[in-house]
Order: sequence, then structure tokens, then C-alpha cells
Amino acid sequence: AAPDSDSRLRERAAAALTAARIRTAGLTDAVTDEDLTAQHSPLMSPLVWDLAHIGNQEELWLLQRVAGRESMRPEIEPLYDAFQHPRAERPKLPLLGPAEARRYAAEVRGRVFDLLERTPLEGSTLLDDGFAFGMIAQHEQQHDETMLITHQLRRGAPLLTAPEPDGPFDPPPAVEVLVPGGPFTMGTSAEPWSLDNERPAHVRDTAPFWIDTVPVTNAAYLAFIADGGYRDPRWWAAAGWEQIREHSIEAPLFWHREAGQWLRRRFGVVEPVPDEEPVLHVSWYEADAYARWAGRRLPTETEWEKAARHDPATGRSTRYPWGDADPTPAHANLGQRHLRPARAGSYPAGASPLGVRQLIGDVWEWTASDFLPYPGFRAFPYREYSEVFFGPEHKVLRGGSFAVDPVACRGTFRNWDLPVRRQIFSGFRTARDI
Ligand code: AVJ
Ligand code: FE
Repeated sequence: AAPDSDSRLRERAAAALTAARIRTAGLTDAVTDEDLTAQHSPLMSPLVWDLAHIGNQEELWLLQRVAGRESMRPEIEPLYDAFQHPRAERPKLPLLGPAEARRYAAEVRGRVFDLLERTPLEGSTLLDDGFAFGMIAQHEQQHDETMLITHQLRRGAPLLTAPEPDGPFDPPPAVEVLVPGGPFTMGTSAEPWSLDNERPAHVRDTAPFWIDTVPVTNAAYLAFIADGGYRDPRWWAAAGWEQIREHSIEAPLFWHREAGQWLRRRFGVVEPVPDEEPVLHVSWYEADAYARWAGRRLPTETEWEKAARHDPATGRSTRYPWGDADPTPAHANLGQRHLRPARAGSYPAGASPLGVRQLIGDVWEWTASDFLPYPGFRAFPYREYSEVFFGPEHKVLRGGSFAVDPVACRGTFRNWDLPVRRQIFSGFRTARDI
């Protein structure tokens, strides 16, 4: 790379790593050792596991793979390999304690900054454009979102605070938007820090379809509940019906009813469910059932990305709905600036050319699609990031939530989870054929 772009790349990598560590500290510094080592839900690791796992992934990829160094602590590596121990078992492992985990992660980071100053950012696919550093910053931010989910599951007095969303609000002119049929480019071969499952760029065709202008709101979802949606098997996929029966589910996770009113628990605070906010903490099965009840369906992953990236005026796919510029606070609710989604109708500056809103940020959006590789997919740099999860058991989520950092959010970014999961920051929007 040219010298000036090379130094910009190094600065960008350093800034992304530092931003992630500041967020990690914010999620763990004010937490007692007892809380850090406790398991707040069998679905999650203790926070202290995430802390050391973040450091260990950084050591593995940057110090061992990129720089060719020996392992700093070979005896701890099996403990932090996500594939050796399921989350529910992790509290029983001889994990590093909070102080040790912090010290280890900080020591790795010090060595990584030395490396970032000296290593060439070209000459191998791991180093080109600083990819390995960007990948590790994204990895830490993804675990920060995971830790935020653990905070949401945790019982007890609130530990986190953030200002309320206060961005521009402008009710959209129509409830749905018509996306024209025809080809568009899906995925990317250009985005330097894109992960393996977003690659390569390829052309896909869609029929014309209608898509909701904004994510489905609590008010709309409450109408489904009030109409007996959770008691009518007609709306539910068989496995979803089984799940809601078995676990007596009758509303999104963290909701309960008191004196005829729906309340929710949000990071330790109980409050009335706000009508205008996108619904949060629903499973794929709940999203799918709502859509069927509404006479609609979930968008496919291809439709979602076309709505988010296709510019009908140029025929080009942009990085984000608003164009190619990196997200700012005017575009989207990202980066845990707030501890909740913004009202549906916020962020008019983040609209797509056709006027679809809030595709990026606020809530992860379930799509109808299974998590599958794109044609020409190549696992990089490890099979366990994406490849081992491909198949019909995982559904794709798109767009990122309020808990996703911009470094790990793009129009091409793909997330996935089991269709029963609802502790994640998941919502949805619906679509229909013309
Ligand atoms: C992409 C969010 C499904 O948390 O399981 C973190 C990200 N991969 N460490 C996950 C990830 C390895 C992954 N998701
Ligand atoms: Fe990880």
C-alpha cells in the first residue's frame, strides 16, 4: 500500500481495537468478581470467560498466526476454545479469575500494538488491508454484544446506563415499500474487513416484492397477542408451536403482564412496553407466526439485502442503505450508544433510496432464510467461524442491533442463530409478494 494509506490503515486498526477494549471495560469494570464469575443463564458463558476468550483469540490470530510467536499460556487454550466446552459447562472450568483475565488480555494487547506498528499490512491474505486486526476488533465487539446479552439476562440492580435515543424522527410516508424485480449484486468482494460468509459478490435475481418500511413495532405485535396469536396453531411452524407450548410462552422474552398492562425488564429496569419501538427478543418462530397472522411472510435474506443495498437509479449495490459512507449517529442506532432500539420512524437520514428505514441498527432482523454459503464461498481464516454452522438448523439475521458496533455492521454482514433463540437482540420486518 502507498505510505499514507498504509498509516491510515494502521490508525484505523488501532482505533478499532481500542474502541472494542473500551467497550469491553465498560461491560466488565463495574461488575463485581462474583457477578463476573457467575452464570446468569445456561445460554451464556460467565462474563469472565468472554474476557479471557477475547484475549486468547487475539493472541491466537495476531501473535501466534501472524507474528509466529509461541503460545503465552498453552495450558489455558483448551478452556477458551468455544468448540471444546459448551457455554453451560464453562462456569465449572478452572478459568482465569477476573484480575488474571484482565491482565492476560492487556498483555496480549500491548504486544499486538507493538506488532501493528511494525508488521507489513500486505503480502498475505491475513495481513492484506489489516484484515486480521479488523477481524479481531470485530470478534471483540461481537463478544461485547454477547456480554450485553448476559447483562440483560442478569437479575439484580441495573449496572449499565446510557442516554435515551433522541435522534431525528420523521414518520415514514407509507407502511411498505415496493422493491422492483430484477438482478442485483449480493455479498462483497471489495469490503476489506468483510468476513468469509459475506463473500464473494455475486448476482441474484428477485421478483418484485413489498417490504415493511420499518421493523414491526410492539404495538403491532401486541395486536397479534391480543388476537390470541399465541393460542392458534394455524400461525405456527410445528416446531415453534411445540416450543411455545412446552415453555408456556405467550409474549416476547422479558415481558410480563401486571394488572392488564404489558411490562418488560430491560437491563434491570421494569417499564411499560413502549408502543412505537421495534419489537425485541422474539424467536424466529414468533416472527414467522406473526407474519403469517398478518397475511404476510418474512423477507428472504436476498430480499433483505436487496432492500438494503440496491440503488435502482444506478443499479449498483451500496455498502449501506444510505450509500457508501461509514455510519454516523444520524444514520443508525448502533454501538450501544443507547440501551434500546429507537422508535420506528427514526433516522430518516439512514433510509434506502426507495425509503426503507432502520435496516441497519436497532434490532437484528430475522429473515426466512437458512444460513448457507454463497456460490464460491471459501472458509477464511477458519472453518469454525462460519462453515460449520451452514445448514438448515440456523436462520439468518440481518442489519445489526443497537448493540452492534459499526466495525461489525455492513449491508452485507450476516448473523445467524437457532430459530428458538430469543435472548438475542432480535426483531423483524415482514414482506409480501405483489
Ligand atoms: C456470528 C454472533 C453467531 O457469537 O457465536 C464469536 C460470533 N464467532 N466468536 C457467535 C463469534 C466466534 C458468533 N455469531
Ligand atoms: Fe469468539
